[in-house]
Amino acid sequence: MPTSQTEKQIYKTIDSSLNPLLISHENPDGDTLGASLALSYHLTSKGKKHKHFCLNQPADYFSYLPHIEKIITDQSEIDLNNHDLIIAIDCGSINRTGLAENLTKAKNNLTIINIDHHYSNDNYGHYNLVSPTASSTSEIMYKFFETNNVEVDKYIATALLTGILSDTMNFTNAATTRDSLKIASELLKFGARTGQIVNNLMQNKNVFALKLWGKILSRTEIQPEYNFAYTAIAREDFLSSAIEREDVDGLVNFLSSLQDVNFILVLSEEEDDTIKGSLRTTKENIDVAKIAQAFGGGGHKKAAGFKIEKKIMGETIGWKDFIISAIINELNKTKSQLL
Ligand SMILES: [Mn+2]
Repeated sequence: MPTSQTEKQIYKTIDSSLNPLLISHENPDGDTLGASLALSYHLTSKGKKHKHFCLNQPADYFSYLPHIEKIITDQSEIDLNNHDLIIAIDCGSINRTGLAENLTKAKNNLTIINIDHHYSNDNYGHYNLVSPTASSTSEIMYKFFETNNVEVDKYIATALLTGILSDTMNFTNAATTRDSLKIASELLKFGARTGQIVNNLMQNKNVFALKLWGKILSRTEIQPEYNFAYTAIAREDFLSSAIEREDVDGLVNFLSSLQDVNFILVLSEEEDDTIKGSLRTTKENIDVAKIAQAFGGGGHKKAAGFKIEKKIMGETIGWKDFIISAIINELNKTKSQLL
């Protein structure tokens, strides 16, 4: 089916829904928030009842995005029986919605719309607007608005531009395309506030945060055999009251500016007793999504991630060493395809 037909069908489905639930992925980034808040803002301006869920509280520096205060982060406030439609936005798999278990159970009574650009997306929705060649889900949302003649005002434009800038790392990574630049230019025409985006997303660090970056960066090691760089963020790093979790956002992308390594890996000990792994590469021939998939994760060829429960690692060996040796094992197995 041509994309524009899917876009129209999805718009109609949303229009006829009584109470849609928008979902941004867990640990939300600028793209999932930009795309979903643009849609939420549009629905509100049409007087359409809806709710918006995200498992984790968005970082404070996103507070300039329209309607961000309406996001519900408490799962107990969401009753799927009250909704006839789910719109998952920028969720590469249903697991990233934070409601996977409930959604799978309710799948027969609910319609699921899946709007995303992760190439590992398995089209889990009843309607799938999935385009792995798009820079961001915000770009897909822009085209969706265009096809359906949705008016893009300065608030929607600012939200969508936030998503495009986030996922292209300010037009520096491989996701940057002619389309993403063209759409950004159109968003500026519609009044997107670049100053606001830059002030909030790039100039948001205090001196304690920079010192923590220094500490984490100084732990970086190079794995000699496969030539990848890695570092780890521990829970103890956040004991100081002057430091928040969100202060290390951006560190993974910063580390990927490292020259002459095959890929970089940042491990982070999370509050929920899992270890999050973030992978980045700038190398044409390396697909980090494949490495992430080996650990139950996913993502893009150039940027991917996974999560591992700490309890499966046992007590005898530290979590960092455990994961690094598991990665090396995986690379040993799949050497020829990965590197
Ligand atoms: Mn995205």
